[in-house]
Amino acid sequence: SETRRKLLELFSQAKGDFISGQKISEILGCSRTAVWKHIEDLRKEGFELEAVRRLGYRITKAPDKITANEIQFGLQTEVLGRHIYYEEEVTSTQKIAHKLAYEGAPEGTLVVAELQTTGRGRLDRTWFSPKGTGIWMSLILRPAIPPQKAPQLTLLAAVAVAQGIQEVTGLFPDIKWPNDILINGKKAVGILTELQAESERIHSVIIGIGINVNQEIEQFPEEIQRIATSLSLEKGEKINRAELIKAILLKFETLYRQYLQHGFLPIKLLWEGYSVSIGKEIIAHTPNDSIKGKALGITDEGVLMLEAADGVIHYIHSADIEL
Ligand code: BTX
Repeated sequence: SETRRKLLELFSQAKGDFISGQKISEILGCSRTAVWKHIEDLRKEGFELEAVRRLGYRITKAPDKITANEIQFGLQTEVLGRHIYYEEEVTSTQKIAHKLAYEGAPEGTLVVAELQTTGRGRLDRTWFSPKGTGIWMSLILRPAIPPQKAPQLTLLAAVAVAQGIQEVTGLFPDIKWPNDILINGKKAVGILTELQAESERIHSVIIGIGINVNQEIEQFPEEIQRIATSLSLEKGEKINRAELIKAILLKFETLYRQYLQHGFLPIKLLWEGYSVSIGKEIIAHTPNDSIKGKALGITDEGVLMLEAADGVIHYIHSADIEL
């Protein structure tokens, strides 16, 4: 309700300080008893509130929800996340985003879920997406760029996510070309870019982002426990998912504007600042081949340049990198 929204806004302006019951009732224009009832309702929804005589109330913890309301409350973007499609349980947010994009959903539409039953990685691999602990989301973009430039958007997305994580958690993420974000050497994020396009023209780009936020190690399946991590495991405390989504969307929008105006170069420079693979000996596993060599860098198109032992430079469009 409108009163609820105002009350939450008051608490958010107070930034963790107490607000007296008297003041709340004046601003909301309701009785002290009504204020008390609203506070009880907030508690039932998962907010933790402290009540101290003479001082009033303060919110000590907001519930970790990621519905459209939570994400849009305080969101500072103009386009990204202005339309949100939330469902508690989905097969894959990519699948839903494809359908919405096909039906004409506007640029910036975000699909987000608490749980994916068949989350997808690249090459038909599985992305493990358990309930309530991660961010499983897909963003619809409609850039006027040729299809072959779409991989640049994967790199752009990786920079946006890395910046968002850095801002909200203080952790320093590394990017492993093309689409993994690692914290202390373990995979915390996967990004999957898919297209709806004709030969010359993109209809939409669907950027799927999966972030392990609050999992404990035993919540990962055994086969990935050694390679995967969550932000809370690395940080040592739980992280509010809606805050992180908002931060990422804002970074993304800023980078995306830069990209559309000035091209890939500014993004490339930022990307290189996070990259762990450049300058190192790596092995690139492609579906048909494994190539060992030194990662020289990425081209202006976002393609990986790998110098093999015989001096031949390979241009790699898609692969899994072993460091
Ligand atoms: P990828 O192919 O690079 O990574 C998939 C591989 O990563 C798996 O084979 C497995 O080894 C490992 N893995 C699976 N789940 C996890 C996890 N939760 N954390 C760490 N490692 C894992 C990466 O593909 C792209 C993933 C995109 C996921 C998003 S979530 C929202 C959207 N919807 C959807 O279905 N996919 C995207």
